[in-house]
Amino acid sequence: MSIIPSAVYKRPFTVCIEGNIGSGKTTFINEFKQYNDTTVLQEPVELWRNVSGTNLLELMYKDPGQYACLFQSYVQLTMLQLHTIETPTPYKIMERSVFSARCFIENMKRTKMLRPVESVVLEEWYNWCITNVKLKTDLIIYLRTTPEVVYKRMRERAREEECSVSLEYLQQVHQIHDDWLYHRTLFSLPAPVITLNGDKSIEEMFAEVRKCKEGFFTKAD
Ligand code: DCP
Repeated sequence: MSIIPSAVYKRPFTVCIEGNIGSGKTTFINEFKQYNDTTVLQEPVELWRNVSGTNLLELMYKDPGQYACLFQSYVQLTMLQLHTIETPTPYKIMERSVFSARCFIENMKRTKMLRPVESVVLEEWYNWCITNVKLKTDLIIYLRTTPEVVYKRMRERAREEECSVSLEYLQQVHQIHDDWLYHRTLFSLPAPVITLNGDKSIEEMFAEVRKCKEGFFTKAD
């Protein structure tokens, strides 16, 4: 029996679920809530929608010139908070990460939603954090999707803030995720990657969840 009380798993086996907007990350991660040994950390979208009463996600889409940098800066902070939180279980599963926040920054830089100096500041923050903060990640699960499929899902779920998000935007975000996690030609990888077909139905994804839990999760420290 372990002499370490369960409340101090400082180094749980940490898995990040990545993929485009609408790729099914929330559905996938929610399935892990049935396992008592796993802490599920959802992406803090609700925090982004209510920063002391201000909907920063909405402002970012409505006026990117003014708010994209501020929004990404807040995303970085809230993701770092999730990376560093102490969890009471040997497994921790996170929706997205500070690593994939970089995909959005890269896209916003390329499409000039961010001024060059803004992307430099965000990238310097990012580089400082990955060097100085303990962000150890053990596994990335990439829900790889087709932009047309996620566009349809996004329109169907009709999140108000996303009404202006175009297929072209999803194609750009897809390409950057794909270059990073699938082709592996962009940014370094913080952990091994398992790629799953995120175009599949919910039922098929649930089968994938079980396979991941049984096959790929290994022991925490
Ligand atoms: N977002 C962003 N920049 C980030 C992270 C997210 O602009 N660094 C935006 C994109 C979406 C919203 O925040 O409009 C939430 O995006 P996610 O892809 O993270 O979450 P979803 O809810 O779309 O995931 P899924 O549908 O896969 O569950």
